[in-house]
Amino acid sequence: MVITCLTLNCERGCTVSDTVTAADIADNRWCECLYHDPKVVLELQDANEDGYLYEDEFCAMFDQMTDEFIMDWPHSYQKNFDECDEDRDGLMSSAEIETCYDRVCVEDCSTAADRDARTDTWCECRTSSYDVIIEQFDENDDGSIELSEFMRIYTEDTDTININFSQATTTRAYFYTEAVNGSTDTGYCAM
Ligand SMILES: [Ca+2]
Ligand SMILES: [Ca+2]
Ligand SMILES: [Ca+2]
Repeated sequence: MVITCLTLNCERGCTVSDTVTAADIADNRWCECLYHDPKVVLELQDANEDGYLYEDEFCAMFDQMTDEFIMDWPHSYQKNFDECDEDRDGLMSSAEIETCYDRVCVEDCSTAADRDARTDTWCECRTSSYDVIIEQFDENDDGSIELSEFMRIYTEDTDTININFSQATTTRAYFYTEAVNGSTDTGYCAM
């Protein structure tokens, strides 16, 4: 019921209608609900974790003086990170990165239209492997990516992932360049 109620309120308060203008929606912090799963509200506000919002938990979303919505929505990088961190231990292990990289690459870049729609270079993921992430962003060299490392990959404003594929020096990419692109006379990787 909580989820249904939140969804109804999001639709009602944040859809242009006779009483709601596009400017109202832009000014209304609550209307970021359009971009978040309503479960996020429940997770953030359900202080005693019983799956319900009691009056005190509900009221904590609002300034008691002005009645303005004051809850902080989670940053999208946190949401994206959590989706990859399957065991929720706060680290993307190399196995989690590989799974997530492949999944998101397929989701974002499976059709030519998807690829054309993206202005960043993310869809080069199709010809590279997940280890470019570890190579470029694992600052403390522990083989996994923590949130602060992930934030360097991710641009929140545009919701894009920034990886410099051209700097990829993975074995696979290196071998490919050397052996297949004919950048050496021999056509194979010399020892
Ligand atoms: Ca509760
Ligand atoms: Ca993890
Ligand atoms: Ca690390």
